[in-house]
Amino acid sequence: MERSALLHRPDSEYAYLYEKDRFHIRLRTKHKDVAAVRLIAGDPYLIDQDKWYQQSEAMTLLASTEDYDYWFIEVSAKFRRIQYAFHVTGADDEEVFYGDRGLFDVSQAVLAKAENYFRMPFFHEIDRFKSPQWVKETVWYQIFPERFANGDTSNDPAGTLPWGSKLPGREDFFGGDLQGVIDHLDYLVDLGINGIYFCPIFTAYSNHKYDTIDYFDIDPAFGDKALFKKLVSEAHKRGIRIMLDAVFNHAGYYAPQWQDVVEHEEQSRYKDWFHIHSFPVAYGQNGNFEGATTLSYDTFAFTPRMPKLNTANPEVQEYLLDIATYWIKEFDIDAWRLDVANEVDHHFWKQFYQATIALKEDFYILGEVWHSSQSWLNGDEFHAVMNYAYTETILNFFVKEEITAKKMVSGLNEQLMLYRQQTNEVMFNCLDSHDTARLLTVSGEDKDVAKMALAFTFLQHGSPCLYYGTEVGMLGENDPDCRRCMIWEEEQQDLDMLSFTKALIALRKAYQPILSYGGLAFTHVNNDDNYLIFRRESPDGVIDAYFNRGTAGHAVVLGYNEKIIMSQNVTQTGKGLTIGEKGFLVVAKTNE
Ligand code: ARE
Ligand code: CA
Repeated sequence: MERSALLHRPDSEYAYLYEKDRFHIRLRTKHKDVAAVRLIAGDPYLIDQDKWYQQSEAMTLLASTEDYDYWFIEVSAKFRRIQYAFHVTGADDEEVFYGDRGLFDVSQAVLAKAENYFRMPFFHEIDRFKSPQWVKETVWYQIFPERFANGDTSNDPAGTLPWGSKLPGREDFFGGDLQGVIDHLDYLVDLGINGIYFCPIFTAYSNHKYDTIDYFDIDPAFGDKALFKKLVSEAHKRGIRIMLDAVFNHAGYYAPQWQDVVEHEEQSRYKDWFHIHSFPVAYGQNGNFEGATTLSYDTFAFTPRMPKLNTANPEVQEYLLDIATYWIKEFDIDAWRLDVANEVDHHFWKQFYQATIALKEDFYILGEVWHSSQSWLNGDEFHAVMNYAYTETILNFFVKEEITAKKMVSGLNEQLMLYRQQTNEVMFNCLDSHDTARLLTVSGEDKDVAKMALAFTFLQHGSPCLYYGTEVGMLGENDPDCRRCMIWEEEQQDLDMLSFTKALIALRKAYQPILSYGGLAFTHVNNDDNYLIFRRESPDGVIDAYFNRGTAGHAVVLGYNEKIIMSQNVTQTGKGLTIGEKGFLVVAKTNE
């Protein structure tokens, strides 16, 4: 047995409270190296009295990657504390005791020694990672406000171009606003989404609004506070939740605090609100120009118009926490998406978590982090991240065909094993966004491929997000081309894509408990035919999914109690069903 591959870490994604008294334990072993794992567990203060170490419970194989197997068990504890260790039996029949003091040959002496056991000292509900229930039932829709709909031309900025009149350049304005969103709320209800993620809407300089000027006001090109209040109210009436974009890593160049520093330099009362290395900081002076690496102050990327805020400064913390709570208290928003979240300190995000959750205990905090995010997902900072690492894996297989089927499955399971189950249930899964090329473009405009990637994503753990326009077949290379004006003329909309998207959203909502909470087991994965079969299963039922990314057809015979809930490129033959190239089949097993 490969002893060095054994890994367990107490009080982490390997051992955590899932629900009030449902404690999850995982163990990592080398892939296919271990035949069985049994958990030895009991109360730390009863080990001598009860000799509980003389019995054990079998763990199940939860997920596998190319390198590791992950074993799992859920336990409860009468006195809400537990000591535990693992009795591991290798495929080579070697037996090992693995506990807090490392690895031992199994013996009564080892088993009876309390110090040898891992411990969860107490099941503290206040420490438990709590994920908001409503997010698990949400299908998100991302809106780039400047390009969704122009509902009010009276607020159009100077130079606003006719809607959709050209492919967007970095500096273009087309007049999108909040009235345009309000006018299309029923369109969104009809589509089936029940959560909107807005890119920034506060007063800012650019068309993307990530260079904030006033965090306490709505950009005049989008409307005003009264209109935003109406939008939230109208959305909530329709069961749609609202998530805003908190750009706290940096301010905009024209923010009054930064302008004060530009003007007064060392004498500015705001100079410690930023990370300044030398003066002057004025644009175009002292090495401060676009794209230079000589900036005299820290910024987002090398963008002089985005001076990085000093979030370790108590004055800045107070300012940002006021913003965070203001939009919850006064406008009843349901969630914040945190821009460049990984570049802001943990210390501030812990304050942010406390301040927002104090107002709404089911408030949702979503960090924009493009890589593994464990250090923000311990239950006292973010609930989830924009799961680009996860969805890239799906795109790399289905769309870019850069990785094998086995590599994709391995990648998905690797990602899932980074986080607690209740975190995975509220992860934000987007196949594209305002920062990437659009799915259909990346798919080479092959709709079958794009639909496979979407369907596969909607069948995974985590809440899916549709980037506006995906549902009508919009195209776009990366920023700024991925921010084209929404297509509203029906004759230019891809109505087939629209009906597919509606059906997919309806499927997600109809089977949400299985898709959020159910296990995930791949029963067929091989690289030569790129044909995948996986099962989602929970007490609520079973969904089987078949995805054929290869060229050969695959026959499927359904049982009497199996119902087809979605299919693509599937033909009915005498003997049963054949899944053709780029085909997929989703089947629900009814419980009767
Ligand atoms: C402009 C240009 C871009 C250029 C960028 C950087 O349009 O082509 O790359 O400048 O100089 C906003 C605007 C952008 C604008 C940017 C800077 O929306 O149009 O880009 O401001 O002026 C990384 C960060 C991630 C960040 C992306 C853009 O980790 O946080 O870069 N995303 C957020 C927002 C953006 C926003 C900003 C940050 C700034 O979502 O919309 O940009 O507030 C890899 C890396 C990631 C990288 C990702 C995308 O995957 O792993 O770290 O994200 O590529 O580049
Ligand atoms: Ca307008």
